[in-house]
Amino acid sequence: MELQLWRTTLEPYALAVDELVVKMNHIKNEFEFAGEYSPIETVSGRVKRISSILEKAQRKNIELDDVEKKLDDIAGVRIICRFVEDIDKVVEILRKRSDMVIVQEKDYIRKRKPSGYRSYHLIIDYTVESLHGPKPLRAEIQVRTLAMNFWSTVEHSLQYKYKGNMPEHVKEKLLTSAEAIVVLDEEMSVVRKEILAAQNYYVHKTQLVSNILANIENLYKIANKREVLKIQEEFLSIYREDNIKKMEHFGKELDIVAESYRAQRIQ
Ligand code: 0O2
Repeated sequence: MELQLWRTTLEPYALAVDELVVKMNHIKNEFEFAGEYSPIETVSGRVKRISSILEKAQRKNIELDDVEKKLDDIAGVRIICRFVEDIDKVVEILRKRSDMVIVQEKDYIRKRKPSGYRSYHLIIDYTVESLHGPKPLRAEIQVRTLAMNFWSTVEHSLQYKYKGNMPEHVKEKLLTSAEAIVVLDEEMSVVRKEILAAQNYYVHKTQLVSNILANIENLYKIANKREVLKIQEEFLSIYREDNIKKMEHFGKELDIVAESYRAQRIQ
């Protein structure tokens, strides 16, 4: 391929990266909008630099004309999760999508690389639309935890620094720290359960409070003001106590009061 054509060739890959980043961020937004914990923490993407494409093609003995066919990661998207369990959740979500076809999965988490590298890779077929019609292409989605990402970013820059001649003592340090990252991810998994429990509690409490407030607001329209003020004060004191059981009980009783007022109005 002529070098001046690179820019045109890479254009659809840039579009694919932009689209995929928007879509993955949208998944995160959907979870958050529903008041649920999102397994996606951050999303980023990049088109491989021409120099990196040339270097990888040379390393893998790929003819320049075959680069698009044989390099899977010209378009790359990275999804960062807080916890290891979130990775499986993200992969499940991606497997169900109709706008991409997963052609290969590489699980470097259950089977880490000799360097210590851990991450889950999905190679996908994805189609973008251009002025010349649909353009099918390959892209790579890497899914990893914050901790795995920290390790691989440091290791990547060391690889770059030593250009394939990494000293043994540095390699060893990286292997030891990769081990520490595994332990860190395991420890954090315990915290995840706590976070999810707190999240459920928060959603339940928010729902309870908004039902109570809606009932009080309606009562203002139909019931005796002094009585509603008394109910409101009672609610505020229970709310300040932050006792969920009491609040549930109060909510149920208020439902009955509101229902009896509604029934009276119908008669
Ligand atoms: P860059 O600069 O990040 O783009 P293969 O399946 O082995 O034939 P490939 O493409 O080498 O083909 O697949 P692999 O091994 O799954 O690697 C794809 C990408 O994963 C790499 O792209 C890196 O981004 C990342 N990766 C793989 N191994 C390591 C590792 O040991 N350390 C770090 N830090 N990252 C790794 P590139 O093009 O090699 O690099």
